[in-house]
Amino acid sequence: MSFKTAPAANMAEIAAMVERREVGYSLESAFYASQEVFDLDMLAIFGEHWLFVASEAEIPDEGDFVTVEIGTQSIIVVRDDDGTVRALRNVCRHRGSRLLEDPCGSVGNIVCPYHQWTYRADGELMYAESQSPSFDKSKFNLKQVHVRTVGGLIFICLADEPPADFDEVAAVIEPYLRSYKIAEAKVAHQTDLVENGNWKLVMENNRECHHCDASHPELITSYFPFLRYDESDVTPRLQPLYERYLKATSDLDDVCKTAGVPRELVHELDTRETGFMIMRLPLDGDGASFGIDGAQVCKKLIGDSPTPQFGDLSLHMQPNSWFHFLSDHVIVFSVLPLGPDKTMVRTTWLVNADAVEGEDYTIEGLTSVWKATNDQDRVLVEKGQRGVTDPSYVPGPYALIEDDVEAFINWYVGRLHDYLAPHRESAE
Ligand code: 3BY
Ligand code: FES
Ligand code: FE
Repeated sequence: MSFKTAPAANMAEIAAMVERREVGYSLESAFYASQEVFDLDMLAIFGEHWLFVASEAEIPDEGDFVTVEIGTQSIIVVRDDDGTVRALRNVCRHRGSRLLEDPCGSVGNIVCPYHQWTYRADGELMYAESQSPSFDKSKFNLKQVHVRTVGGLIFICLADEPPADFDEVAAVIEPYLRSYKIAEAKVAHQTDLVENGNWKLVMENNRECHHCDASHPELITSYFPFLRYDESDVTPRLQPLYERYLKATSDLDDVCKTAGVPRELVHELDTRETGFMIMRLPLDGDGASFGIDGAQVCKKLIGDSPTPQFGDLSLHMQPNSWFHFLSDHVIVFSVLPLGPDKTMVRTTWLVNADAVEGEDYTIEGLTSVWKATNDQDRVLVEKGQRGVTDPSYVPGPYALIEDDVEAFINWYVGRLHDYLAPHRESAE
């Protein structure tokens, strides 16, 4: 996608906003509210970068698909007849009709509802009625979108030329993900939560645990709220909890050493195009999972988890995803912008394919803590949206423990800066 397709209105003003953004401070209001910034985000961020859209467990068999809406674009992620994961534009090559409307399902072929052009699951056009004898159907296959899988997670990129660093990122994270065997897992539950806030507020909120103690009573019975804390950040009230965290950290070190799995934090959130952070943290209480007080929530462990006390492996990626890998289940989160002040958060819970609902887990037991957490986060995002669009709002300073929010914003602003470079030069 080229710059000339960017909305013309206010591009110079957005470029000026990007240049005057003060490091360590939240963004000015228009970044969260204006349609022009949203349209630019769709081009410069969602149109250029690798996006997490689904897990392989969601499309286990040939013909299984999910559709993904990104702004005004729709993409079909499908397993073709050879078992290969494909991403196809959900736009008929005849007169453009949307092909698949359902969020997920299974097809033999993809048949357009309008005039029944028929495509194989790999996008190849098989049949088009009443075309002239010179019609070359090989020229009208569905448009392919770049797609990559790593450790059973599916990423797409809408750009003509995707960021070239995905192989390096995949090589770092794959050894962490391997033992969870996500491609062999099954979907236990999925929720789509629409939040009345800009997608960046959703991401910012995910990138700090400054709010966890006050806002997530269920989650913090298992999740130590010390994400990115130094000893000096710990208040006297939290000191006993911090002692427990240090002990649990050292126990988890031993488990990881015995299991031979990678343990170290990799923090590259704002140092590369495909920004990411991966780490394994211990859990409080039973130390097993996201049940209350760290209780296990599925009797069958997932993949090759060596013990229930395997901690919380978390992966955070720019621009639209985060993941939690527990010994007994995996939760994947995908952030899909719908408009300047509307964002969908899709959450999917994966368990061992052999786990039986009602015997090994219940949907309520598996999902209740993160359903509550997601809803608490929705409320915070919506309060944030109302605040940053109040005329009295001015950007405020991030706390030290909000450095991953700064990393997200720094990454975002840097990507806009680079994308707008041709525009700045032509304005000079
Ligand atoms: O899901 C997460 O990773 C974020 C970060 C810490 C708070 N929240 C749980
Ligand atoms: Fe799809 Fe006509 S628009 S067959
Ligand atoms: Fe939260």
